[in-house]
Amino acid sequence: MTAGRQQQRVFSGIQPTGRLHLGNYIGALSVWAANQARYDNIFCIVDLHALTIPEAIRVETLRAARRELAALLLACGIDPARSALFLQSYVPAHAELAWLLACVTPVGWLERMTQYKSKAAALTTVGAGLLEYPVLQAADILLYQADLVPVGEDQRQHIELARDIARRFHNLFRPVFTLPEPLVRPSGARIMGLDDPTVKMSKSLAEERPGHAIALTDSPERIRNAVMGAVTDSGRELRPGELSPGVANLLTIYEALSGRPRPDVEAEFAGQGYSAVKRAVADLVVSTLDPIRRRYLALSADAGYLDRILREGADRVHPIARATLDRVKRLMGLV
Ligand code: AQP
Repeated sequence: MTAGRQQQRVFSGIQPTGRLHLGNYIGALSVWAANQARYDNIFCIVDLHALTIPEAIRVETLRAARRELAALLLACGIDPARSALFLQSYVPAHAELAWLLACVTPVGWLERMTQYKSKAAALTTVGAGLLEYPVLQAADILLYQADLVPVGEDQRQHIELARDIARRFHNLFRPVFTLPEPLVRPSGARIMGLDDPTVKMSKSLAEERPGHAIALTDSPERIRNAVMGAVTDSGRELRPGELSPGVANLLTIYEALSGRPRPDVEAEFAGQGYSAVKRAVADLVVSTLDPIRRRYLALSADAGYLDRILREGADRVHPIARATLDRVKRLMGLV
Protein backbone atom coordinates (compact mmCIF):
# COMPACT_ATOMS: atom_id res chain seq x y z
CA MET A 1 0.00 0.00 0.00
CA THR A 2 1.22 3.52 -0.77
CA ALA A 3 2.69 5.26 2.30
CA GLY A 4 0.31 7.58 4.14
CA ARG A 5 -2.89 5.83 3.00
CA GLN A 6 -5.18 4.15 5.53
CA GLN A 7 -6.70 1.70 3.07
CA GLN A 8 -5.61 0.04 -0.12
CA ARG A 9 -6.99 1.81 -3.17
CA VAL A 10 -9.12 -0.01 -5.72
CA PHE A 11 -9.61 1.26 -9.25
CA SER A 12 -11.69 -0.37 -11.95
CA GLY A 13 -13.52 0.68 -15.09
CA ILE A 14 -16.32 -0.46 -17.33
CA GLN A 15 -17.28 0.54 -20.87
CA PRO A 16 -20.65 2.11 -21.66
CA THR A 17 -21.13 -0.25 -24.61
CA GLY A 18 -23.62 -3.04 -25.13
CA ARG A 19 -25.83 -4.51 -22.44
CA LEU A 20 -24.18 -5.56 -19.20
CA HIS A 21 -24.47 -9.27 -18.60
CA LEU A 22 -24.22 -11.80 -15.82
CA GLY A 23 -20.50 -12.33 -16.57
CA ASN A 24 -19.80 -8.61 -15.98
CA TYR A 25 -21.78 -8.82 -12.74
CA ILE A 26 -20.12 -11.94 -11.34
CA GLY A 27 -16.58 -11.20 -12.60
CA ALA A 28 -16.47 -7.49 -11.80
CA LEU A 29 -19.47 -5.56 -10.41
CA SER A 30 -20.35 -7.90 -7.55
CA VAL A 31 -16.69 -7.83 -6.46
CA TRP A 32 -16.64 -4.02 -6.61
CA ALA A 33 -19.80 -3.78 -4.52
CA ALA A 34 -18.86 -6.44 -1.97
CA ASN A 35 -15.47 -4.94 -1.09
CA GLN A 36 -16.41 -1.29 -0.76
CA ALA A 37 -16.03 -1.10 3.01
CA ARG A 38 -12.55 -2.64 2.86
CA TYR A 39 -10.97 -0.33 0.30
CA ASP A 40 -10.74 3.23 -0.92
CA ASN A 41 -12.69 2.81 -4.19
CA ILE A 42 -12.62 4.59 -7.54
CA PHE A 43 -14.93 3.32 -10.28
CA CYS A 44 -14.87 4.78 -13.76
CA ILE A 45 -17.23 4.64 -16.74
CA VAL A 46 -14.60 4.45 -19.45
CA ASP A 47 -16.27 6.32 -22.30
CA LEU A 48 -12.96 7.03 -24.09
CA HIS A 49 -12.43 3.27 -24.33
CA ALA A 50 -15.83 3.01 -26.00
CA LEU A 51 -14.43 4.90 -29.02
CA THR A 52 -11.71 2.40 -29.97
CA ILE A 53 -13.79 0.77 -32.71
CA PRO A 54 -15.26 3.84 -34.47
CA GLU A 55 -17.57 1.74 -36.66
CA ALA A 56 -19.30 0.58 -33.46
CA ILE A 57 -19.84 4.04 -31.94
CA ARG A 58 -23.50 4.88 -31.59
CA VAL A 59 -23.21 8.63 -31.38
CA GLU A 60 -26.90 9.17 -30.70
CA THR A 61 -26.97 6.75 -27.77
CA LEU A 62 -23.51 7.09 -26.15
CA ARG A 63 -24.55 10.00 -23.89
CA ALA A 64 -27.58 8.11 -22.63
CA ALA A 65 -25.60 4.87 -22.34
CA ARG A 66 -23.17 6.48 -19.88
CA ARG A 67 -26.00 7.63 -17.63
CA GLU A 68 -27.75 4.25 -17.88
CA LEU A 69 -24.53 2.50 -16.89
CA ALA A 70 -24.22 4.81 -13.88
CA ALA A 71 -27.78 3.83 -12.86
CA LEU A 72 -26.96 0.15 -13.28
CA LEU A 73 -23.76 0.38 -11.22
CA LEU A 74 -25.64 2.10 -8.40
CA ALA A 75 -28.39 -0.52 -8.70
CA CYS A 76 -25.72 -3.25 -8.32
CA GLY A 77 -24.76 -1.74 -4.98
CA ILE A 78 -22.07 0.84 -5.72
CA ASP A 79 -22.50 3.33 -2.88
CA PRO A 80 -21.50 6.90 -3.82
CA ALA A 81 -20.84 7.67 -0.15
CA ARG A 82 -18.09 5.07 -0.17
CA SER A 83 -16.93 5.01 -3.78
CA ALA A 84 -16.17 7.69 -6.33
CA LEU A 85 -18.06 7.02 -9.58
CA PHE A 86 -17.26 9.20 -12.58
CA LEU A 87 -16.89 9.50 -16.34
CA GLN A 88 -13.40 9.06 -17.76
CA SER A 89 -13.82 11.87 -20.31
CA TYR A 90 -14.59 14.36 -17.51
CA VAL A 91 -11.02 14.00 -16.21
CA PRO A 92 -8.64 15.05 -19.02
CA ALA A 93 -5.61 13.65 -17.16
CA HIS A 94 -6.55 10.15 -18.44
CA ALA A 95 -5.95 11.06 -22.09
CA GLU A 96 -2.89 13.16 -21.24
CA LEU A 97 -1.16 10.42 -19.23
CA ALA A 98 -2.08 7.87 -21.91
CA TRP A 99 -0.04 9.85 -24.46
CA LEU A 100 2.95 10.14 -22.12
CA LEU A 101 2.83 6.39 -21.40
CA ALA A 102 2.36 5.54 -25.10
CA CYS A 103 5.75 7.17 -25.70
CA VAL A 104 7.44 4.69 -23.35
CA THR A 105 5.51 1.58 -24.47
CA PRO A 106 7.06 -0.71 -27.09
CA VAL A 107 4.58 -1.46 -29.90
CA GLY A 108 5.48 -5.16 -29.69
CA TRP A 109 4.00 -5.32 -26.18
CA LEU A 110 0.68 -4.03 -27.50
CA GLU A 111 0.63 -6.28 -30.55
CA ARG A 112 0.93 -9.30 -28.26
CA MET A 113 -2.30 -8.56 -26.35
CA THR A 114 -4.83 -11.35 -26.85
CA GLN A 115 -7.82 -8.99 -26.90
CA TYR A 116 -6.16 -6.78 -29.53
CA LYS A 117 -5.38 -9.78 -31.73
CA SER A 118 -8.91 -11.17 -31.59
CA LYS A 119 -10.65 -7.80 -32.09
CA ALA A 120 -8.25 -6.69 -34.85
CA ALA A 121 -8.72 -9.98 -36.70
CA ALA A 122 -12.43 -9.19 -37.13
CA LEU A 123 -11.85 -5.70 -38.64
CA THR A 124 -10.83 -4.55 -42.12
CA THR A 125 -9.35 -1.29 -40.82
CA VAL A 126 -7.73 -1.39 -37.38
CA GLY A 127 -7.53 2.01 -35.69
CA ALA A 128 -4.46 2.99 -33.65
CA GLY A 129 -6.84 3.46 -30.69
CA LEU A 130 -7.57 -0.27 -30.58
CA LEU A 131 -3.85 -1.00 -30.33
CA GLU A 132 -3.39 1.69 -27.67
CA TYR A 133 -6.42 0.66 -25.61
CA PRO A 134 -4.29 -1.02 -22.91
CA VAL A 135 -2.09 2.09 -22.62
CA LEU A 136 -5.17 4.18 -21.83
CA GLN A 137 -6.21 1.48 -19.37
CA ALA A 138 -2.74 1.64 -17.75
CA ALA A 139 -3.13 5.42 -17.48
CA ASP A 140 -6.57 5.00 -15.84
CA ILE A 141 -5.09 2.75 -13.16
CA LEU A 142 -1.69 4.39 -12.62
CA LEU A 143 -3.15 7.92 -12.34
CA TYR A 144 -4.81 6.95 -9.07
CA GLN A 145 -1.87 4.96 -7.66
CA ALA A 146 -4.26 2.00 -7.37
CA ASP A 147 -3.10 -1.03 -5.37
CA LEU A 148 -5.80 -3.39 -6.67
CA VAL A 149 -7.81 -3.70 -9.87
CA PRO A 150 -10.84 -5.99 -9.61
CA VAL A 151 -11.46 -7.48 -13.07
CA GLY A 152 -12.55 -10.63 -14.86
CA GLU A 153 -9.98 -13.13 -16.09
CA ASP A 154 -9.95 -11.61 -19.61
CA GLN A 155 -8.43 -8.40 -18.25
CA ARG A 156 -5.57 -9.98 -16.30
CA GLN A 157 -3.14 -9.59 -19.22
CA HIS A 158 -3.89 -5.86 -19.45
CA ILE A 159 -3.18 -5.33 -15.74
CA GLU A 160 0.13 -7.13 -16.13
CA LEU A 161 0.90 -4.82 -19.05
CA ALA A 162 0.09 -1.78 -16.88
CA ARG A 163 2.70 -3.03 -14.39
CA ASP A 164 5.23 -3.50 -17.20
CA ILE A 165 4.59 0.02 -18.51
CA ALA A 166 5.00 1.46 -15.00
CA ARG A 167 8.27 -0.46 -14.53
CA ARG A 168 9.61 0.76 -17.86
CA PHE A 169 8.73 4.33 -16.91
CA HIS A 170 10.55 3.86 -13.59
CA ASN A 171 13.64 2.54 -15.36
CA LEU A 172 13.68 5.38 -17.88
CA PHE A 173 12.87 8.18 -15.40
CA ARG A 174 12.17 7.61 -11.68
CA PRO A 175 9.70 5.57 -9.62
CA VAL A 176 6.37 7.40 -9.43
CA PHE A 177 3.61 4.79 -9.82
CA THR A 178 2.18 2.19 -7.45
CA LEU A 179 2.42 -1.22 -9.17
CA PRO A 180 -1.19 -2.50 -9.31
CA GLU A 181 -2.24 -6.08 -8.67
CA PRO A 182 -5.22 -7.69 -10.44
CA LEU A 183 -7.99 -8.75 -8.03
CA VAL A 184 -9.53 -11.75 -9.79
CA ARG A 185 -12.03 -13.95 -7.97
CA PRO A 186 -10.92 -17.60 -7.72
CA SER A 187 -14.13 -18.90 -9.30
CA GLY A 188 -16.51 -16.99 -11.58
CA ALA A 189 -13.91 -14.72 -13.22
CA ARG A 190 -14.78 -16.18 -16.62
CA ILE A 191 -18.46 -16.94 -17.07
CA MET A 192 -19.04 -18.73 -20.36
CA GLY A 193 -21.77 -18.27 -22.98
CA LEU A 194 -24.98 -20.19 -22.25
CA ASP A 195 -25.32 -21.14 -25.91
CA ASP A 196 -21.65 -22.12 -26.22
CA PRO A 197 -19.71 -22.85 -23.03
CA THR A 198 -16.38 -22.76 -24.89
CA VAL A 199 -16.52 -18.96 -25.37
CA LYS A 200 -16.62 -16.19 -22.76
CA MET A 201 -20.03 -14.61 -22.19
CA SER A 202 -19.59 -11.26 -23.95
CA LYS A 203 -21.57 -8.15 -24.81
CA SER A 204 -20.81 -8.33 -28.53
CA LEU A 205 -21.84 -11.98 -28.88
CA ALA A 206 -24.98 -11.23 -26.86
CA GLU A 207 -26.01 -8.73 -29.53
CA GLU A 208 -25.67 -11.31 -32.28
CA ARG A 209 -26.97 -14.44 -30.56
CA PRO A 210 -30.15 -14.70 -28.49
CA GLY A 211 -29.59 -17.21 -25.69
CA HIS A 212 -25.89 -16.37 -25.36
CA ALA A 213 -26.09 -14.16 -22.27
CA ILE A 214 -28.34 -12.95 -19.48
CA ALA A 215 -28.54 -9.15 -19.41
CA LEU A 216 -28.71 -7.58 -15.94
CA THR A 217 -31.98 -5.91 -16.86
CA ASP A 218 -33.66 -8.97 -18.40
CA SER A 219 -37.12 -9.86 -17.13
CA PRO A 220 -37.52 -12.99 -14.97
CA GLU A 221 -39.17 -14.73 -17.92
CA ARG A 222 -36.25 -14.03 -20.25
CA ILE A 223 -33.78 -15.14 -17.60
CA ARG A 224 -35.63 -18.43 -17.09
CA ASN A 225 -35.78 -19.07 -20.84
CA ALA A 226 -32.05 -18.37 -21.24
CA VAL A 227 -31.03 -20.68 -18.38
CA MET A 228 -33.43 -23.48 -19.37
CA GLY A 229 -32.05 -23.26 -22.93
CA ALA A 230 -28.39 -23.43 -21.81
CA VAL A 231 -26.27 -25.99 -23.64
CA THR A 232 -25.32 -28.94 -21.42
CA ASP A 233 -24.46 -32.39 -22.86
CA SER A 234 -26.12 -35.65 -23.87
CA GLY A 235 -26.24 -36.94 -20.27
CA ARG A 236 -29.34 -36.68 -18.10
CA GLU A 237 -28.13 -36.16 -14.57
CA LEU A 238 -25.30 -34.40 -12.82
CA ARG A 239 -22.22 -36.46 -11.95
CA PRO A 240 -19.55 -34.59 -9.99
CA GLY A 241 -16.13 -35.30 -11.46
CA GLU A 242 -17.56 -35.69 -14.96
CA LEU A 243 -18.93 -32.21 -15.61
CA SER A 244 -19.12 -31.00 -19.21
CA PRO A 245 -18.23 -27.29 -19.79
CA GLY A 246 -21.92 -26.26 -19.98
CA VAL A 247 -22.87 -27.95 -16.70
CA ALA A 248 -19.71 -26.67 -14.99
CA ASN A 249 -20.62 -23.13 -16.10
CA LEU A 250 -24.10 -23.43 -14.55
CA LEU A 251 -22.57 -24.63 -11.28
CA THR A 252 -20.06 -21.78 -11.34
CA ILE A 253 -22.93 -19.30 -11.69
CA TYR A 254 -24.74 -20.99 -8.79
CA GLU A 255 -21.60 -21.05 -6.64
CA ALA A 256 -20.83 -17.36 -7.30
CA LEU A 257 -24.36 -16.10 -6.65
CA SER A 258 -25.03 -18.31 -3.61
CA GLY A 259 -21.60 -17.74 -2.05
CA ARG A 260 -21.49 -21.43 -1.14
CA PRO A 261 -18.35 -23.57 -1.51
CA ARG A 262 -18.13 -25.58 -4.75
CA PRO A 263 -18.02 -29.02 -3.06
CA ASP A 264 -21.32 -28.21 -1.27
CA VAL A 265 -22.92 -27.13 -4.54
CA GLU A 266 -21.78 -30.28 -6.35
CA ALA A 267 -22.97 -32.47 -3.46
CA GLU A 268 -26.39 -30.76 -3.47
CA PHE A 269 -26.93 -31.39 -7.19
CA ALA A 270 -25.26 -34.82 -7.48
CA GLY A 271 -27.64 -37.24 -9.17
CA GLN A 272 -30.22 -34.55 -10.03
CA GLY A 273 -31.53 -34.20 -13.59
CA TYR A 274 -30.25 -31.27 -15.67
CA SER A 275 -33.64 -29.58 -15.77
CA ALA A 276 -33.82 -29.52 -11.95
CA VAL A 277 -30.31 -28.02 -11.84
CA LYS A 278 -31.31 -25.40 -14.41
CA ARG A 279 -34.46 -24.51 -12.47
CA ALA A 280 -32.41 -23.93 -9.31
CA VAL A 281 -29.88 -21.80 -11.20
CA ALA A 282 -32.67 -19.80 -12.87
CA ASP A 283 -34.37 -19.17 -9.50
CA LEU A 284 -31.13 -17.89 -8.02
CA VAL A 285 -30.31 -15.66 -11.01
CA VAL A 286 -33.84 -14.20 -10.94
CA SER A 287 -33.73 -13.53 -7.20
CA THR A 288 -30.33 -11.82 -7.60
CA LEU A 289 -31.11 -9.74 -10.67
CA ASP A 290 -34.74 -8.79 -10.12
CA PRO A 291 -34.03 -6.32 -7.27
CA ILE A 292 -31.19 -4.86 -9.38
CA ARG A 293 -33.54 -4.37 -12.34
CA ARG A 294 -36.13 -2.67 -10.14
CA ARG A 295 -33.58 -0.32 -8.56
CA TYR A 296 -32.17 0.40 -12.03
CA LEU A 297 -35.62 1.39 -13.34
CA ALA A 298 -36.16 3.77 -10.42
CA LEU A 299 -32.68 5.30 -10.63
CA SER A 300 -32.64 5.74 -14.38
CA ALA A 301 -35.73 7.94 -14.13
CA ASP A 302 -33.71 10.52 -12.15
CA ALA A 303 -31.22 12.01 -14.62
CA GLY A 304 -30.45 14.96 -12.31
CA TYR A 305 -29.38 12.65 -9.49
CA LEU A 306 -27.16 10.54 -11.79
CA ASP A 307 -25.47 13.61 -13.27
CA ARG A 308 -24.79 14.94 -9.77
CA ILE A 309 -23.20 11.64 -8.64
CA LEU A 310 -20.96 11.59 -11.71
CA ARG A 311 -19.96 15.23 -11.29
CA GLU A 312 -19.18 14.78 -7.58
CA GLY A 313 -17.19 11.64 -8.36
CA ALA A 314 -15.07 13.51 -10.91
CA ASP A 315 -14.50 16.36 -8.42
CA ARG A 316 -13.30 13.84 -5.81
CA VAL A 317 -10.79 12.06 -8.05
CA HIS A 318 -9.52 15.02 -10.06
CA PRO A 319 -6.90 16.20 -7.49
CA ILE A 320 -5.44 12.67 -7.23
CA ALA A 321 -5.12 12.41 -11.01
CA ARG A 322 -3.68 15.93 -11.27
CA ALA A 323 -1.00 15.21 -8.65
CA THR A 324 0.22 12.07 -10.48
CA LEU A 325 0.16 13.75 -13.86
CA ASP A 326 2.15 16.75 -12.57
CA ARG A 327 4.84 14.46 -11.15
CA VAL A 328 5.07 12.50 -14.41
CA LYS A 329 5.36 15.69 -16.47
CA ARG A 330 8.07 17.00 -14.17
CA LEU A 331 10.01 13.74 -14.50
CA MET A 332 9.72 13.87 -18.31
CA GLY A 333 10.95 17.45 -18.48
CA LEU A 334 7.63 19.10 -19.36
CA VAL A 335 7.28 21.20 -16.20
N1 AQP B 1 -17.78 -13.50 -19.15
C1 AQP B 1 -17.23 -12.80 -18.17
N2 AQP B 1 -17.02 -13.38 -16.96
C2 AQP B 1 -16.46 -12.67 -15.94
N3 AQP B 1 -16.09 -11.36 -16.05
C3 AQP B 1 -16.29 -10.75 -17.23
N4 AQP B 1 -16.04 -9.48 -17.67
C4 AQP B 1 -16.43 -9.37 -18.97
N5 AQP B 1 -16.93 -10.54 -19.39
C5 AQP B 1 -16.87 -11.43 -18.35
C6 AQP B 1 -15.47 -8.42 -16.84
O1 AQP B 1 -16.40 -7.35 -16.79
C7 AQP B 1 -15.68 -6.11 -16.63
C8 AQP B 1 -16.20 -5.06 -17.58
O2 AQP B 1 -15.89 -5.42 -18.88
P1 AQP B 1 -15.87 -4.33 -20.04
O3 AQP B 1 -16.86 -3.27 -19.89
O4 AQP B 1 -14.46 -3.98 -20.28
O5 AQP B 1 -16.46 -5.14 -21.12
P2 AQP B 1 -15.85 -6.22 -22.00
O6 AQP B 1 -14.77 -7.00 -21.33
O7 AQP B 1 -15.56 -5.60 -23.28
O8 AQP B 1 -17.16 -7.04 -22.03
P3 AQP B 1 -17.38 -8.11 -23.02
O9 AQP B 1 -18.71 -8.64 -22.71
O10 AQP B 1 -16.21 -9.04 -23.02
O11 AQP B 1 -17.43 -7.28 -24.38
P4 AQP B 1 -16.88 -7.67 -25.78
O12 AQP B 1 -18.08 -8.15 -26.47
O13 AQP B 1 -16.37 -6.36 -26.34
O14 AQP B 1 -15.84 -8.72 -25.64
C9 AQP B 1 -14.20 -6.44 -16.83
O15 AQP B 1 -13.58 -6.49 -15.56
C10 AQP B 1 -14.23 -7.80 -17.46
O16 AQP B 1 -13.07 -8.55 -17.15
